[in-house]
Amino acid sequence: MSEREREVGEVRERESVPLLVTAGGKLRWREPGSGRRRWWWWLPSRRRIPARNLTSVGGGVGRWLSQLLTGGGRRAEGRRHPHLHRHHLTYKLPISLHQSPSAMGELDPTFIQEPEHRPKPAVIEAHGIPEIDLSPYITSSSSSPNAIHDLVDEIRDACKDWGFFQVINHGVPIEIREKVQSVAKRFFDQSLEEKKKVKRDEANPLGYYDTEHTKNVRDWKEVFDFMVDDPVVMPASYDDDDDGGTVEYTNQWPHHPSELREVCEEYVKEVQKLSNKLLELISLSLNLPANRLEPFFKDQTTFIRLNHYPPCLAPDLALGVGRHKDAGVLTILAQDDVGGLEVKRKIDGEWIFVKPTPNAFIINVGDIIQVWSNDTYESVEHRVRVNSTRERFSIPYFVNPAPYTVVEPLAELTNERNPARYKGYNWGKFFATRKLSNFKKLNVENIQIYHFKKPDEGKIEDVVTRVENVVI
Ligand SMILES: O=C(O)CCC(=O)C(=O)O
Repeated sequence: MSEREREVGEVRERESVPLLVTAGGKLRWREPGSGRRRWWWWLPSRRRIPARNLTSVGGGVGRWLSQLLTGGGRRAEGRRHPHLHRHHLTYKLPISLHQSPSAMGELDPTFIQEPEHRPKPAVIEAHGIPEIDLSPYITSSSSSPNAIHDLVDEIRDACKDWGFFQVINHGVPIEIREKVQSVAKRFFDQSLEEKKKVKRDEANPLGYYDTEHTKNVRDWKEVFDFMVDDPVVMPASYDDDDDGGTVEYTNQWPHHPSELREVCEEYVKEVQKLSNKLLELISLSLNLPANRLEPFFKDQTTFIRLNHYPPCLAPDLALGVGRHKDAGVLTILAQDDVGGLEVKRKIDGEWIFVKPTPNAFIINVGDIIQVWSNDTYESVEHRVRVNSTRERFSIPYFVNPAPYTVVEPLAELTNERNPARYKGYNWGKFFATRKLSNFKKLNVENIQIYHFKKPDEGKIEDVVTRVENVVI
């Protein structure tokens, strides 16, 4: 760890830090609280500070500096101002991840990815991710059997080739989605103190948090989670042999913004319909009756996450969400126009950027579909890159079965020649384990998941890779 990394300190959210800008190209400031000196080279790094986070510079030198720091003025670029000896700016920390050096281009080491997992500077856009028009099944009341047959074929190909696809004409009204996006922004715009009033804890993993780690590296994001069914009764213990009783997960709704709950519940109603239709289409694509999966969702553990990725001035080192697969059945993701989702392409392992399509949803199959389909479909790794100038919002809707579901290959999809490749596992225990592991490291975690795969099937290394990367 370098000297500068060790210097990283904590500052309260949205605290204003007076900066001294030196002619030599350094920003200096004192850490609020401890009073310790901090500094950052700004001229060489050319990093940009979002304009809205700079306030009150005033005067000629101030304007010049402001342009330089925000990248807003070409004239200022790369030049030193003749009168730049000492000047004070007030820099408002842009994020709620409460570390000042991040705002200055330094990153707390807990966010830093190993070199092989860092995002590449150039993005590869995903022209290949299929865009599927759902109108024959959803919005049109009189589609021909052929149109539905073609749609099912498209879904099958997308699930096999990518594990991901986008859907359009999905039936979810755009106004409802926009309302959630707007209220989510208002929620995350509040002070950390306000957001922490609905902070999740070990007993109840629903609500706000900003310290999620994926593969032991902290994600550059803050989230708000709530369940579709409320409350949900879950196993209290993750230990398979232990009947440790049950615990209730209950939604925690904030007082502000007061309409968050109502808007989110309205959104749920609409996306729930889409989710049912997608489950039917996936069943059909596996040559099963359309309603084959319905019974698994009587007491569903489906939950929704509001994701906020603040601008990050070291987007080359951190990720909004580290690489992972989704452990549930399906994910229905709404992303805004900023973009950041990257999918690992199956044919070559390349990370592909999913270009935002206005009003489309991105669908991916999760691990449970992989198990149910006995590996006909695979859950695919994905991750989120962040950027230095624009905050990003996304809303994944994680479709999950009832907690008492024993997840195992569906009987109709196995036979003597294609025997079940997985042992059954209890979804509720698995879900509880994952939620709890955000708080403490559980020694049994990997072993428990590892045993889902029957040991005589497949290569053992593949199994380890697959299960290690599962995240809820
Ligand atoms: O924000 C995104 O695009 C994806 C989010 C995601 O993968 C997750 O929350 O697990």
